Amino acid sequence: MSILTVETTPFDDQKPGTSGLRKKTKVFMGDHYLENFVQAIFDGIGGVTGKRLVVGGDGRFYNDKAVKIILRMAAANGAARVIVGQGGLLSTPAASHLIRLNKTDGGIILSASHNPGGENEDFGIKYNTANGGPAPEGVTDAIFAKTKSMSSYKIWDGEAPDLDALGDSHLGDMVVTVVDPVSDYADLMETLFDFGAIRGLFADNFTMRFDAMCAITGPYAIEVLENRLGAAKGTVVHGTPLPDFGGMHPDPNPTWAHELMDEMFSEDGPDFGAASDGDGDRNMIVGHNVYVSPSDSLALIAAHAKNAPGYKDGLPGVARSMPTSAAVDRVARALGIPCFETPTGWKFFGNLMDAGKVALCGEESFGTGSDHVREKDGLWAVLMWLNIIAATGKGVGELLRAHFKEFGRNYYSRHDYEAVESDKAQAAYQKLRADLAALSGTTYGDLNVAQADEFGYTDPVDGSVSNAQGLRVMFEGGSRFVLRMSGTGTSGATLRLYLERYEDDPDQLDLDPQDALAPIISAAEQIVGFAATLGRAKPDVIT
Ligand code: G16
Repeated sequence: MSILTVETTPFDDQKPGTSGLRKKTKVFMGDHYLENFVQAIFDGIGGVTGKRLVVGGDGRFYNDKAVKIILRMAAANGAARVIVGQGGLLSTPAASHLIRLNKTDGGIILSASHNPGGENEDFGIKYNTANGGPAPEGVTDAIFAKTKSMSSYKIWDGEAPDLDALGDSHLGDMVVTVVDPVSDYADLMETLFDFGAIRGLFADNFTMRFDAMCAITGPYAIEVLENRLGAAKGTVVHGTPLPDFGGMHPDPNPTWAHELMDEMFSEDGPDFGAASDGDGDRNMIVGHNVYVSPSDSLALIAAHAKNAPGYKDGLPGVARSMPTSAAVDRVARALGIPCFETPTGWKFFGNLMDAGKVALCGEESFGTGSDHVREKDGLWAVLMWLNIIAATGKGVGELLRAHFKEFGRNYYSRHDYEAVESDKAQAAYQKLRADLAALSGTTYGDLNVAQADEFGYTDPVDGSVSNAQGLRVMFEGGSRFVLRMSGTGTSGATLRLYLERYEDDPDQLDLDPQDALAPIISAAEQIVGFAATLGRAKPDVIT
C-alpha cells in the first residue's frame, strides 16, 4: 500500500457559507469534488502531519463513503490519529465534545444540517478547530484560498477500516479509533443537569414526545431520555437515522415538524414536545397547545439557567445573533450581565465563550447552547427545559406567561423566501441597501424609522471585523425588521425577513405574532417591495 498523489483542477464554487460548504449530494459525489475540498482544509490549516482529528457526520446519504475518503486522505497526509463515531456517525454537538474531550487538533463534520438528505438532496462538510467550534472566518478564508489553486491531493491507496467495529485499527501509520458516538455525550449531559429531578418528573407521568425526524439525534435521545431518564418507551419518534431522513425535511420548525405540532396541539397531546434537526444541533420546544419561539426560549433559559447544576453559579454573560430578538437582552439587564450581539453563525460565539465572557448563546434559527461544547446543541436545550420544568414545577405555558408578565414580550417572526432566482433576491437586497441612508425619519402607518443601517461586527476578543452582516430598519419604540441572505441554502438564494415588536401592555401579551407584527410586515413590504421584486405573493416558510 502507498500514498497516491492524484492530479486535479480547482473548482470555483467551494467558498464555505454560514456553516461550511453545502451543495447537492451529487456535486460532492462528482470526481475530485470532496477530495479537493478536504485537501484544501488540510492545506488551509497548515497540514495535518502528526495531528489528531475527529471525523463523523449525521448519517445522510454519502456520509459513510465520505468518511472513508477523509480517513484515507488523512492517512496519506500524515495524520497521527482519527477518532470516528461508529458507523461514521456523530451529531454535531457530540463531535464538538469529542474534539474537546480528547484535545484533538480539530475535526471534520459531514452534514448539511437541517437541509433534506438523499442522493438528490443536500450534503455538506465543515472544519471545526481545536476548541470544538466551527472554524472562524480567518480559517475558512484560508481554506477557500487553497481551493482556488488546488492541483493535486493525496489519498491512501487502500481500504479504510470497518467503521462498525469499535476500537483501534491502522491505516498506514495512522491510528483509526472507532468510538460509541453517544456515550461520552450522554455522560456530559449528566454532569450539567439534575437527572434525578427529571427522572422524578417522568416517574410522575409527565408525558413527552421527541421527534428526531429520522436524523442523527434519535440514538442520543433514546439513550438520554428513555434509557437514562426513564421517559416512556416510544417518547422518541422517528428515532432511527436514515440516509434520506425517511423523506422528512429535518428542520425543527412548525412548518417542517408539523407532525409534532399536530400532536402537541391535539386534545390529549403530551405535556412537552421537542424536535431536532439533521445533525442534532437545532431544537424546537413546544408545550401542550403552546409553541415557544427560539428567541423566547433563549430568554427563558437565561432567566432560569441557575436551576441546572451546571449553571448554578450564574452566567457570566449571554450572546445572541443580531437577527435574534432582544428578549434575552432584557433578561441580561435584569441579571446585571452583559449581552453580546454577533452576526449570524455559531462560529461568532466561539471567541466569547473561550474568553469566558458568555456561557449561554442562541439564535432565532432554532439554535441554543452553552459553553459545554462549541456548537449549538439541540438535546441540551431540551434537557435544560426539562430541568427548569422539574425545578419550578411549572409547565411550558405557565413559564412563558410568567416570563412575558415579568419582562414584556418581543413578538417575533421570520419570513423566508426560499430558492428565489439569485438576481431577483440580489435586486431586493441591494435596493434596500441603497435606500438605507434615506430611510431615517420616514413614516409607515404609525411607524417612524429611527435608524437604518448595515450590521457590522468587531469581535471584542481578537478585534477581527466582519462587515455586511444584514440590513436593519429600526423604528421608534423598539420595533424593527432585518433583511439577510441565507448562507446555508443550495438552490438559488433564500431571503430572510426577521420581524420584531416589543410589547409590555399586560392586555396585549397573548396576540397571534403575525397579527401583532402586521404593521411591521406592511412597512417591510412598502420599503422592500417583495411582491413586485421577487414575484412572490407570500413567504414560503414562516417561523
Ligand atoms: C447554521 C449556523 C447558524 C445559522 C444558521 C442559519 O446553522 O450554524 O449559526 O443561524 O445556519 O444561517 P443562514 O440564515 O445563513 O441560513 P445550521 O444548523 O444550518 O448549521
